[in-house]
Amino acid sequence: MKILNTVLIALSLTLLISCAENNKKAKSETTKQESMPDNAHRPTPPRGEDQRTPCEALKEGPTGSSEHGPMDNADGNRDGTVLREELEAFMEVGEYRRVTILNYFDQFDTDKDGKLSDTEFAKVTPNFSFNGTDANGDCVVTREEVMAYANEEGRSYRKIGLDKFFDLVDTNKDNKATPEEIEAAHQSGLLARF
Ligand SMILES: [Ca+2]
Ligand SMILES: [Ca+2]
Ligand SMILES: [Ca+2]
Repeated sequence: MKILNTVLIALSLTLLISCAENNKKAKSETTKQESMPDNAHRPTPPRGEDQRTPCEALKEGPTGSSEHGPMDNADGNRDGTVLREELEAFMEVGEYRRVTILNYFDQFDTDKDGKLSDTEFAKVTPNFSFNGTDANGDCVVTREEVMAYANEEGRSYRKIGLDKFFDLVDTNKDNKATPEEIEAAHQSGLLARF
């Protein structure tokens, strides 16, 4: 009887210990999974807008800009010449391009404290309007940052708006910015290369 008892106790102990071990293992695996990034199990697609957090986009700005920046982006049919109509359509989907980025900031900084609170930022349309302005990467857009962004060399369209900028590029005033006119804008320092 005594021997049977001892065997039973020993068996129970072994069971208990193995349960505890299993628990520990399961827990450590959970921790390992939790500490892995969300996309660790997914294949990595090319890095694009949707791969970034809103804060990253706010700091880094647009991805995949081609050589002529906004002049490429406004060129709807990609034939190298930007028509006034194409520019209009481009400004329609991003009002900040027309009114200048600083004026746009002021429209949304309703309490005039020089920065966009989360509530203020939530009203910004399109939500990528200020991408690239958050120089210090704290995920808060300040008026100073927007001003510095607008003053970057060769980016005067941010300061004067794309409409006026187009007038400067379209030197013969035929409402078309041709590849030659765009190249001349690069040469004169009006438009930086991207
Ligand atoms: Ca504010
Ligand atoms: Ca900031
Ligand atoms: Ca022209």
